[in-house]
Amino acid sequence: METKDTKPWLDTSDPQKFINNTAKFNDLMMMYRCAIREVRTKLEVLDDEFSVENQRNPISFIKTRIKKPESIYRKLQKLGCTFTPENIVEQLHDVAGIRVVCAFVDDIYTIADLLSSQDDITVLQVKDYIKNPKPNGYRSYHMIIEIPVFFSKGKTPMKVEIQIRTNGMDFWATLEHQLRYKKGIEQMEGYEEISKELMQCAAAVIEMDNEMQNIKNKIGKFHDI
Ligand code: 0O2
Repeated sequence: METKDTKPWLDTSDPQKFINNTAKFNDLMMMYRCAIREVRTKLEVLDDEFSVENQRNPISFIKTRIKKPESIYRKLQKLGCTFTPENIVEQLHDVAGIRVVCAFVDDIYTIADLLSSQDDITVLQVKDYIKNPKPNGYRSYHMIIEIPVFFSKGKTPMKVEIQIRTNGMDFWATLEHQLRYKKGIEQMEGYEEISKELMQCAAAVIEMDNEMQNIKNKIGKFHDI
């Protein structure tokens, strides 16, 4: 990939340069969208195969997103980096994001293992917030992977962040995201109480996930599921 320009993209003193940089940014986002498509197909293949063999789908649904330009800009600023193609590619690992929502906790590890073992995928980082939940109750299995994507200009390794969680974990995280995550409400009156209540909700979800997993294990002794 051509990423030699080290000058910030947001320099508007030269309009033609600004237009060219915008085109470069759009090109880079297109590459991330293609990387998402590659990983999504891999996940759908695994789900399809599993459903034929076990008569059920380990994946409930898949959501994808490309990080918004303002979020990319803000994150680079936070890291003390300028808004350049090299910095986006080298410093950010979550421009392309895929969320995989699974039926049972063990499905998460099955999907993660099957994906990691594919020989064109390199796992760069794993954060297991299921075995080690965040102090606020957040649970999810995070992976940063690199996958080669074949463009007309050649093969390019692209980074993708994958979050794998159960329906329960997704339910909690989605609502917590709307209510609190990065909302800067820590100083508000009653915040401690709200934190406690969110923790209680997280605990209820853990209990439900574990119970459903136990039921599955019991049935699994007699039937392939
Ligand atoms: P958004 O709005 O979802 O895109 P980093 O990604 O490097 O800045 P960190 O903490 O090293 O931050 O990465 P981590 O822990 O792997 O978390 C990244 C993503 O996980 C977040 O993306 C969220 O989507 C999700 N996440 C992490 N912690 C929480 C949490 O406490 N609550 C909820 N609801 N989601 C969480 P972004 O880019 O921060 O946010």
